[in-house]
This record gives sequence, C-alpha cells and structure tokens, in this order.
Amino acid sequence: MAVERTLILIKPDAMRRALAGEILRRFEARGLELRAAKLVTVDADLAERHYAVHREKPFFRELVDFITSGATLALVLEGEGAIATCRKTIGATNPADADPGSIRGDLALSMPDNLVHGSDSPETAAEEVALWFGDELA
Ligand code: IDP
Ligand code: MG
Repeated sequence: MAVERTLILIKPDAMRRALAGEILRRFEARGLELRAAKLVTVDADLAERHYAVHREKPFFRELVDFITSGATLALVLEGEGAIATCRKTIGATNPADADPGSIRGDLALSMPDNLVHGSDSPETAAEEVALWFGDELA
C-alpha cells in the first residue's frame, strides 16, 4: 500500500474539551507520523473553502459557525494507507453510529460536535493539505 499524507483537523469542540493530546496520541499509536501541525483560528473564508462540498446542505451554516467558533489544531499525518486508516480511527461521521474504539465512538455524542476531520480520498487529501499548509510543507 502507498505511503499517503492526510489532513486531520482537531476541531474546536475537541480543543475546548482539552482532547488534542488524547486524539493525537491515538493517531501516533497507530504508527502515523506527524509531518506538520499548527493552531489556526479559522475564518469564514477558509471554513467555506474547506467545506465547499457541503455548501448546499441544510447544516452548512451551522458547520461554518462550528469550525470558526474557536481554535482548530491542523495536522498532516503520513503513513501507509494513512487516509483510510485515519478515517477508521476517527469513526463514522455521526458519533451515534461510530463504533466504540474509534475517536468519535469513544469521545463524542452528536453532530456537528464530532471532534475530528480527516480527508476522505487521495484527491481531497491533496487539496486539503494544499489549502491548509500550502508552501509550508515540502
Ligand atoms: P466527515 O467529517 O465524517 O467527513 P462529512 O459528511 O464530510 O463528514 O460532514 C462534515 C462535517 O459536517 C461533519 O464532520 C459534521 O461535523 C458536520 N455534519 C455532517 N452532517 C451533519 C448534520 O446532519 N448535522 C449537523 N452537522 C453535520
Ligand atoms: Mg468529509
């Protein structure tokens, strides 16, 4: 399997609950390597670009308000099959459906407060790493 990079966001609900360390620990424990990290206060422009695919959804405004509501810790993680493996470690989108053992299944209750974002395909991973880190990453 190919070595991949993926964008992970530890979202404002996780930061408010002081879960950044716990969440990063779970990714590191799986063997993923931290390639970049920064604390960002997301503005509406970045929020709308990051979640552009959801622009027409009824929850779009709530989602933008949520991701701009406080600090977000943005990470680039690298490893074999990192994109799919991170999604499994994160768990199903709705915490109510997330398996115990996953981040959302252990630590979250309902949407939109599901703690973490992870890129969902090689194409979106490339776009999202560029959007969040641009030239900062070799
Ligand atoms: P993902 O984060 O698992 O990839 P997406 O479907 O891409 O899930 O949705 C992006 C984010 O939008 C979710 O992580 C969640 O925070 C929020 N969200 C998704 N569906 C709903 C909803 O029905 N109501 C409120 N928020 C939602
Ligand atoms: Mg998504």
